[in-house]
Amino acid sequence: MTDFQQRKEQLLREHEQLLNRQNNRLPSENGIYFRYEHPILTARHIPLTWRYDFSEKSNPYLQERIMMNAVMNSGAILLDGRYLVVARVEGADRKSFFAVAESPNGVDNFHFWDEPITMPDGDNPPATNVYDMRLTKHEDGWIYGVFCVERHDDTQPFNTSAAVAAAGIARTRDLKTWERLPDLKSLCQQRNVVLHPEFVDGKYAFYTRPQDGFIETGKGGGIGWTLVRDITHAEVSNERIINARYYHTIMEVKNGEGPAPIKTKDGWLHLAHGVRNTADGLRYVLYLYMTSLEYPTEIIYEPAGYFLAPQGCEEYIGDVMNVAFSNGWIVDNSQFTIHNSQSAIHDSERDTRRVLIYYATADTRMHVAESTVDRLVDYCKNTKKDGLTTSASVETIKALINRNKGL
Ligand code: BGC
Ligand code: BMA
Repeated sequence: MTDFQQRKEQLLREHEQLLNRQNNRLPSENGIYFRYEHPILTARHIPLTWRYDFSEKSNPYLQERIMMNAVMNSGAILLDGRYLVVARVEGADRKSFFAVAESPNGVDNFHFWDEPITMPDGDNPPATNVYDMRLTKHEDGWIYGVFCVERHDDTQPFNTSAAVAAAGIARTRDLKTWERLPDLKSLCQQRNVVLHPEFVDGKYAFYTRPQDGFIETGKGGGIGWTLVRDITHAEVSNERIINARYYHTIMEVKNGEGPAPIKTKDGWLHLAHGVRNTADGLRYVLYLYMTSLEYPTEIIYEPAGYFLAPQGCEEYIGDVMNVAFSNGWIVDNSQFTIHNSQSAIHDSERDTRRVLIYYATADTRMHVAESTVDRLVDYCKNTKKDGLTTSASVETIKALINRNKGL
């Protein structure tokens, strides 16, 4: 066997081992969700045929001909019993593209489909980069992918970093063939735009995130909402902020909707990210909030602080440090079980549907965390709202201490 053949076999073997590695659920530290032992997708999970030329003649050193940088910010969907994520894959050339990875159980054995998604180019000029797709199974029967499209800002020809962000829209039935619709028209830049799964007043509803500049949200006050009559010519109008950011909170600088919300009997359950600035750059954490079923723009629960932040070296370290980001989750009718669990509440009263939360850390890799609808709703209902001052926080802590007296 030549060196080439030996190395090829070793590469194939190691790749298979990585893809088939079992992922174990870790004990929960907060009772709200369970992390898993390993990331579910990394750059090393990307198929070898996307990276290597396996001809000994044209690639005698068996070099990676296309290097890959990261797998992150993935949309997610349960489709015909299959757990699918539409990952943001980023090459060493900094271009990201979308690719579907499939798992039999949602927590391990994720395998990329044979080829990345061929997303038709939309408006002219075509986007330079696309990323962070939110998948929505809409009641109109389509699966929509809404994602960020980024172009250079040609009004500043000498500034090579000047960019414009907008929302691209595409739809599909199978995640294989995509029909591209015109980008969402908006007077300002937009990132983190998400389609609500149901019609509201007979219209499509979008969560938006207006921003004055490419990075700075400026006057854009938080997560917005707009109704659109025709999704094939979607345009933001009467945009209103439904989840505002505040001084000295986890979302002082920016916030943005994560995946499309989950419908529960108590309201729409939302996962979002909040950003604050530090001496070390921006810190991205995840938080939850809930809106009313009857009036989906009305917030009914808004727990203070973050729900998930990067933890330990594995989550903190990477391309963009101190970032947890999520744009995908799956509600699964298979029930969540904990060994020997004895609960004070009867199972019949609980919505024990499993929720798989897909989150990326440090713009580098994908993880999964597991919870149930009931646990997440319980967290939202029973975590106090941010009192916005130190003394309000101390009063909340003292009230809990008092309740615990004698218990
Ligand atoms: C990057 C995104 C990032 C955005 C704002 C883009 O160029 O690809 O990951 O969120 O800039 O910093
Ligand atoms: C953003 C997002 C993500 C990314 C994050 C941190 O603005 O849209 O793409 O994870 O920045 O770099």
